[in-house]
Amino acid sequence: MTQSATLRVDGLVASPRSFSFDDLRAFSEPEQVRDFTRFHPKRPGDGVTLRAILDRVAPAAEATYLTLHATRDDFAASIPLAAIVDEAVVVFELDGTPYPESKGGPFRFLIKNPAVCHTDELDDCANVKFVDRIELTAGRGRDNRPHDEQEHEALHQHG
Ligand SMILES: Nc1nc2c(c(=O)[nH]1)N[C@H]1C(S)=C(S)[C@@H](COP(=O)(O)O)O[C@H]1N2
Ligand SMILES: [Mo]
Repeated sequence: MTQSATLRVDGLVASPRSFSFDDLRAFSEPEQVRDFTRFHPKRPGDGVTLRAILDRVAPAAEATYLTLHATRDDFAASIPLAAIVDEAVVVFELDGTPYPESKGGPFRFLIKNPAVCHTDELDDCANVKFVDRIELTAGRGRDNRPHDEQEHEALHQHG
């Protein structure tokens, strides 16, 4: 399953497409982000910049939000595009193999310097695991991140 997994990027873009592990691996060296532990010591893995992915789909001028969907557990976060474009990495690899599901793979969205949970649009809760679709929208899209400590607690009990 992991081998054929793809990340779909669609919505308000000129060229919607899906990326496989091999597609992301083929990005140029300056587009690769080697070893995410330099941003967060507890988050190992290698990825590509969000900007490198967006460059390949050509977002429309009307696109103002980026919505991250995880079908696996029906989680979504929607973030202002301008704020996130140079702050995020799509991690897809660990030690030369597909990013493990135990860490949120096969694709995990990671923000370089996230705010504490539910204190900002770019918070730790937006580090979406199992992300399989990135949708560009005009205005905020689907977002079911927890709003407070109680919701947060309930979410983490499930998994
Ligand atoms: N798919 C998915 N991604 C998710 C979540 C989730 O429930 N499902 N929880 C979010 C929240 S609330 C937080 S704080 C972080 C926790 O990441 P960690 O388990 O790697 O510390 O993942 C985020 N990404
Ligand atoms: Mo969170």
